[in-house]
Amino acid sequence: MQTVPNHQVENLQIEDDRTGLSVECLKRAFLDNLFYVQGKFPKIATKNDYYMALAYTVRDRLLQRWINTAVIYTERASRTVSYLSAEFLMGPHLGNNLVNLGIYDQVKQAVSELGLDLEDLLEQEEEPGLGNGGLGRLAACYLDSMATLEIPSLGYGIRYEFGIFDQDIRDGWQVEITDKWLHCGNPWEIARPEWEVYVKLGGHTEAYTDEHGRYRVRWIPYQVVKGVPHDTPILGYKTNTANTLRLWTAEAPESFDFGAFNSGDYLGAVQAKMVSENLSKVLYPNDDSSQGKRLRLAQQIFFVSCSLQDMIRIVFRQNVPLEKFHEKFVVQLNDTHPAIAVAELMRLLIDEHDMGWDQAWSITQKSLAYTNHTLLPEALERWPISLFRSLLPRHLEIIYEINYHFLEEVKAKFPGDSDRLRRMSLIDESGEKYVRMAHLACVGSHSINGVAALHTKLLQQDVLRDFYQMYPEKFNNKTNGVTPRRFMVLSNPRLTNLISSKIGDSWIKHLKDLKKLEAFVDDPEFCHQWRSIKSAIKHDLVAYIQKQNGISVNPDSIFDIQAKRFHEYKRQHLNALHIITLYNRIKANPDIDITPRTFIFGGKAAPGYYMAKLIIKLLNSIADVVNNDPDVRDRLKVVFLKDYSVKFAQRVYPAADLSEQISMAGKEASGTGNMKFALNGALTIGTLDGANVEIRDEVGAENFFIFGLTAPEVYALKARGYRPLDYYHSNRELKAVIDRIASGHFSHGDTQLFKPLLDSLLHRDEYLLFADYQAYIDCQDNVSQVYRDRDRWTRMSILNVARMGKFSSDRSIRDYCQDIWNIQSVPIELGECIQAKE
Ligand code: B1H
Repeated sequence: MQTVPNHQVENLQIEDDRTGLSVECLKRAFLDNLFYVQGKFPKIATKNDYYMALAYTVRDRLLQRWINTAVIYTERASRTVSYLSAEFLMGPHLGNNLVNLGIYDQVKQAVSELGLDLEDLLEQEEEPGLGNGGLGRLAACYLDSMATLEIPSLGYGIRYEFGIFDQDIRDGWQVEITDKWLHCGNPWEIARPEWEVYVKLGGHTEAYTDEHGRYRVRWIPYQVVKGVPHDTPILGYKTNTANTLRLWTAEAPESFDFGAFNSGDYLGAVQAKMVSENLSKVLYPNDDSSQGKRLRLAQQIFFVSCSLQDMIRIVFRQNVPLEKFHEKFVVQLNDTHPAIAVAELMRLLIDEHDMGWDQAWSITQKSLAYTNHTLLPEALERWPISLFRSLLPRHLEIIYEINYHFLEEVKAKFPGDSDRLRRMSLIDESGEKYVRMAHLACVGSHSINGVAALHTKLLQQDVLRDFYQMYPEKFNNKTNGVTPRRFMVLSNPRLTNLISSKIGDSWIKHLKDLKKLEAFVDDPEFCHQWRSIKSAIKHDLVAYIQKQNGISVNPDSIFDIQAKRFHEYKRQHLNALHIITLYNRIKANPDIDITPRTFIFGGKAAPGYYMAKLIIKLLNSIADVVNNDPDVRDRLKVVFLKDYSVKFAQRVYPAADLSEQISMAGKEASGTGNMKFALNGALTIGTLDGANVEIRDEVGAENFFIFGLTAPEVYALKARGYRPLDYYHSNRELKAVIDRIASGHFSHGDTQLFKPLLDSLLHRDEYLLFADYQAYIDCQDNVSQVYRDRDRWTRMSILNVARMGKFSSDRSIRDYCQDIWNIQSVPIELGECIQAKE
């Protein structure tokens, strides 16, 4: 960016209507944008026109902060975090920006004086669903926290034209529909074609000797793709800092069209253009698994190369010598999806910027840091060598060389241990050869972190044990967190206001201050208010469910919610076993006294994940039967809410009484939904997995419903030889549940429909549902008992919220800053010349 010299800026008049925050000013600006940007007048304006006019009004206010931030970062050449992620699950921008600007109420008033309803306009926004689940949402929470903590940062990723698919449910099955988040335009981004970069793909390499007689390699690519950055401002909460999310779109370079024009191959040129544009076309919809597709690897090198080249451009523009790249930038790799950065940074430094190997390697290691997010073997990325070579021939050479040096190091530290060399090599040679991306990330980074205490421990003991023994100093834990701005202030204004009326609003930036709520836990008036708010929110969800699903729900029942991606390890089907257990009890004894419950599910399954889709079908089938069985008499309801998204999550978390976090211990790296539920006053039923362990430690075991095998018990049971059939035969209620499904009771007599699921449970049960079944049912029975004592439940709910301080993403980011990034905040003052005039 070209900065405008100060003396010129002093004379520049920035219109009041672009920066002012008063209701009057906002109204004027809104109408102005409707007219001049959207090209409409009130009589013919659609709701979407109004949304766009409001979005531009807010964007103008962001721009002032954004430009000031950029000016200061550029002038000071501030040390910057570069967060590389294949996913950013941002959620709707408008509401969040209103909260962070501190103008929610003013805007609400302004639009209402114009005869409009703010909530209505907020509903219009198509959220950018550029992520699958927890990993992408974590990246978004971290951007919010970095801006709030005034940490210079850039988020780098891909501007997918199609984000995560929209989910419809037809006849109980998930149906995927393409997401068209861009079809009405995106008012939050600004394209920066002047900073385009080029990425090479395919082809071959050639060795040559340069003018100094040095051995060099030249890469002659088969294809070149252009990356165009699209920037979105990320405003901090009540600060002037507005950082940047920079997402890359793939385009064909003009030269392609030109060449084809000359040769007359017009269709060929268009074909090439389409191939290039494919790179940023669609998000891979897998959560916690890797498919090994060529296009996916192409996406990874595309956004990594664009981002590293962009950083090098910034280094040069700020007159930082390239040898100090690692002083200007620290690059955090969000899982292995950007791990190709290790080889790409080496290639850029050596091949494109004439640096020697040792110096390039030192800079690379000092710059990069790696976060691991999974313990699932199927999620560890590896690329067949043949595929890798055909797309990235130069990177493969570099990886071989890194591997050579690395294995020498291993030999020196562990002489004579050839098995260890085989295990640790960057290349898996046990069968077909693969590049192991997690190993590449470990070797090329100075820091390796897990995302919850238990997860980090399991990485050290198991998945990355050899690397822990080799480089113990690189390993550290950074427990995940969530932003209280989006997941409390924006999504739960009623609870936010009650809390702030008692303890002030410092907790929004310092979540630990919620502790002060403990002083009110014995105040009957406060407890009463707490309960009425939860009840009012539940009533709202009841209305929504009535409208969406046509199911009438009892608002006094326990709202028992499991909302997350569908995966066998997360065990939504264990929850189903509980529902059927209660159903069976009612069928056996229709007058049985059961605490009424509403079971609510939300979440998507990967389109190719058959078992997960069958579990969705099972839940919908159970819903059909249970909701319509007269014996049940409104004591149980099952609701599947389709098309779970960030927008939707914001509606669901505040309404929960009970949060289901029931993964098999040792499988869920952290979980972050668990934090969002608890922060909104839900109690958790959960296993000792991921961050559940730390949540329970914080809120107190007496305020948490824990059950099931621990991670070591899981390993021990599997090592002994686990036989699910034994549980089936020895547990009467479990057997009755399985038999009920097998009988076709939930499938109109079809005994085949759920057979694959039942067979998998009876004969393998990889995730130990049967082993945990009784403990889960007992724990749920206890939940039902406790819920009947409403005062006790309310007290537990308040204590959960009061003790959630640790789980703010602000805390996570502070830990990253201190232990990995070595970076300080840079406060932004609004320059006088472009300061808001009220
Ligand atoms: C998490 C993923 C993930 N871990 C592969 N791994 C993907 C893996 O498209 N892919 O190929 C996409 C996503 N996602 C989640 O990260 C963990 O399961 C959660 O436990 C954790 O809370 C979250 C954030 O750390």
